[in-house]
Amino acid sequence: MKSGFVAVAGRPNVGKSTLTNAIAGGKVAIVSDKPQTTRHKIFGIANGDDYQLVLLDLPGFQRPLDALTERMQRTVDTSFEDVEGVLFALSARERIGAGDRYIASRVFSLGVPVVIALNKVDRLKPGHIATQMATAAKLGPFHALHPVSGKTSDGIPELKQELVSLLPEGPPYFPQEQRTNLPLKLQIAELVREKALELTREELPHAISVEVDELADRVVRANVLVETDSQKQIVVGKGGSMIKQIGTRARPEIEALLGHPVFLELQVKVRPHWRRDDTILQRLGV
Ligand SMILES: Nc1nc2c(ncn2[C@@H]2O[C@H](COP(=O)(O)OP(=O)(O)OP(=O)(O)O)[C@@H](O)[C@H]2O)c(=O)[nH]1
Ligand SMILES: [Mg+2]
Repeated sequence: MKSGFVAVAGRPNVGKSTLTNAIAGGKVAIVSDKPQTTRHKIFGIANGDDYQLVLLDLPGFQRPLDALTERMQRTVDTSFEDVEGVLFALSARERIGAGDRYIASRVFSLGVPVVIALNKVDRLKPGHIATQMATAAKLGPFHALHPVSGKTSDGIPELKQELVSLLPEGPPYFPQEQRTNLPLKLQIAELVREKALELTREELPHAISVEVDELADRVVRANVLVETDSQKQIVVGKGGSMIKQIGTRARPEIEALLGHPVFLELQVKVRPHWRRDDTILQRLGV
């Protein structure tokens, strides 16, 4: 039996969570087109007959702006200890530049194999993919480089094999049926936040947080936290239309997670400066 941990590093929005889900074979991390979606360290556990690969999906590397992003970056910084390798994710759809080189300087100095995933190659011309691969190859002494698409799963089985090959002999760390480390309440809060991210724009997504207040037999009560009254107005929407839509989109996924129907009650609350408030952040599990 082979087992071990591999950290997923990369700039915000390159598709780290999408890759984690694709490799774990199920949704463990929420995904959005807004940067800084992932705020926690999330385990994506892939089980095979003779291996257990635990991916650590992480927030993107960033310059901290407040207590929230500071905690997120700390999560990243402390997650590279005791990993068997790093999955370094890049987006083939963007210029590979200074941000990627900064991360490269960090991950290539860890002393573990670095596997580069050049993500988002779906619908790109082969010539463009080849150019991006050549640029990616200059980032450092990589162990392997895989052009993949987390979205279509193109190249994912090969990438997964590559990561499994890095693992030493060892016992499984988690039960076979477990796919992630996040407590149930947090998983539910994340699903609600994902839908809020889908439906809001500009600065608002970053101002939103979700906490599950009550998880009873058939009832889930959650608070959607924002920072100002005007943000609250937007998230509530005309006659409650926006918050209703968030609930409508989140409920089926929560029911799939719990395995039974639930009544989902969402309340929008103003918590000024929650992003700078360590007590609130701790409660949110960040
Ligand atoms: N076309 C395409 N889009 C992708 C692919 N992988 C991810 N995306 C999109 O890229 C966006 C970001 O994906 P995430 O998985 O949330 O990215 P992330 O790196 O985890 O982002 P943060 O958590 O914010 O750092 C989403 O809109 C995804 O749908 C891919 O292979 N192809
Ligand atoms: Mg993410």
